[in-house]
Amino acid sequence: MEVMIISAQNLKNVKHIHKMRPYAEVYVERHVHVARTAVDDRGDTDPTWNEVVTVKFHDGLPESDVMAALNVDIYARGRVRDKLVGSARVLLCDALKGGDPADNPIQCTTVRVWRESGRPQGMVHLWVPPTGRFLMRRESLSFSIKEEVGPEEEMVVASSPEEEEETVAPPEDKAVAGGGAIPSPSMASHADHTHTHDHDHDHDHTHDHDHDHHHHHHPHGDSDSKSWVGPDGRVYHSHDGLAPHSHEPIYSPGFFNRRAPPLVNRDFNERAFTVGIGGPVGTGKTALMLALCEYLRDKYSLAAVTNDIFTKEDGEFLVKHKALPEERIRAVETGGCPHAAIREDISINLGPLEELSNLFKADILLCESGGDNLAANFSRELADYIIYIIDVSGGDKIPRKGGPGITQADLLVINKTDLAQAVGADLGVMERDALRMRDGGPFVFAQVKHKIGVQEIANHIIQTWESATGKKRH
Ligand SMILES: Nc1nc2c(ncn2[C@@H]2O[C@H](COP(=O)(O)OP(=O)(O)O)[C@@H](O)[C@H]2O)c(=O)[nH]1
Ligand SMILES: [Mg+2]
Repeated sequence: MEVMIISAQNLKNVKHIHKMRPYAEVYVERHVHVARTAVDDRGDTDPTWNEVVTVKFHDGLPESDVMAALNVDIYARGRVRDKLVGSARVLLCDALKGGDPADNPIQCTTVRVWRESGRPQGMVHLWVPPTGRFLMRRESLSFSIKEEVGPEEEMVVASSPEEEEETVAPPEDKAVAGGGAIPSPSMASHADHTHTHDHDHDHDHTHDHDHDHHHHHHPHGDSDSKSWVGPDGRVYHSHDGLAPHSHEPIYSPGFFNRRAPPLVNRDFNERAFTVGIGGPVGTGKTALMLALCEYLRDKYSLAAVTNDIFTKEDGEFLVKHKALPEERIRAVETGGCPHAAIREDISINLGPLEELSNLFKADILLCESGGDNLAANFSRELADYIIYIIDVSGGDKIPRKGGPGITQADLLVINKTDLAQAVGADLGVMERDALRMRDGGPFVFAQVKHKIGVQEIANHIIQTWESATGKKRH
């Protein structure tokens, strides 16, 4: 079985004075096989490993022992001896849920870490593929910009040198993990086991995150006469000369695993597969629209809709740069808070999207939101695939500020990495926070203006388009 040990947070510092250099031991049956991650030298109490380890155990164990569990023991590397920081466990039948990985490729789990004393302290983030094997190449998941691993090693990072031979075997080879491997189909029957255990995603997001995006304080229904209850029961308001609109309340920074799933009964003949691109003003949404058009237009029939509050500037930009033939581009003037057009009142976008879709028998529609704050994200009714784009120039704190776009978009793009040095943004910090805030959900570092990362972003779109529509282009 393969497990990706992503990261841990809020661990107890067992070194007291020094920074900890944590690593994790991963096993099901300790006497059979123990896999080990590398040491995160800079990890301290919040290490990030992002490492796939192979764990071996007896054939049939998950069937014969419902209490069989995947264990993660975290140690701090010491000069004299290593010290146990804490342990976490997930029942195998919960970790291996079975099913088609294309339907549910991400099985990210957050598990509480327990001290030896029995006190809880910290969390560890794992990712167990539903079949027990990673079917996708890691590079397409964009967990890291570090390019020190070769293409073979990306498939499986071996936990010990003896395993190296096995790790280069093709993924179809079920025997790859040796005698202890579980053939994936057998796991499906375990999906209906129910157990109570610490599988919750209640990370406590109180640690040093400034949640200023929550302070979207509009006076809802109190003494302020500018807000009122509309016929639909929602509280409407108007500010800055914008059209009346309502905001959905936001109670937490959001969780990737709890994002709205794609709609099940979408009829792509009515409106083609729609990609929503959102993010704050100036992060590169229009530049990404252009780059995606250029990259995809030869193989796929595309059309694009842009949103501006008062102008049609972004649409004109795409026309000027010949992203697509002019008739395939529509610009919508929303005249209201940009998020209203992608969340609360999406009809303003649905109209042009449906029309373009039918006119050009489109495969894929691209819809750029007007620039908005961190609280804005696309509605699933509108977007089948949601991309949220931020850039490094806002500083490396942006990913950890959270908000539904950052935590719940299907893909997070961190753009303008060419400016990182100039603005003093630490990409390592951004990567760590993005992984943490998104429970390991995918993100891509990019320079869309320089076409860097665009292929990777396009691959994410195509992969989802293929599984949603059942079509494929060669
Ligand atoms: N340095 C740099 N600038 C970029 C990059 N991508 C976009 N930009 C620039 O950022 C500015 C805003 O981009 P735009 O696409 O209009 O942002 P939008 O408001 O999100 O649509 C433009 O001047 C772009 O040329 C990038 O990767 N690196
Ligand atoms: Mg724009």
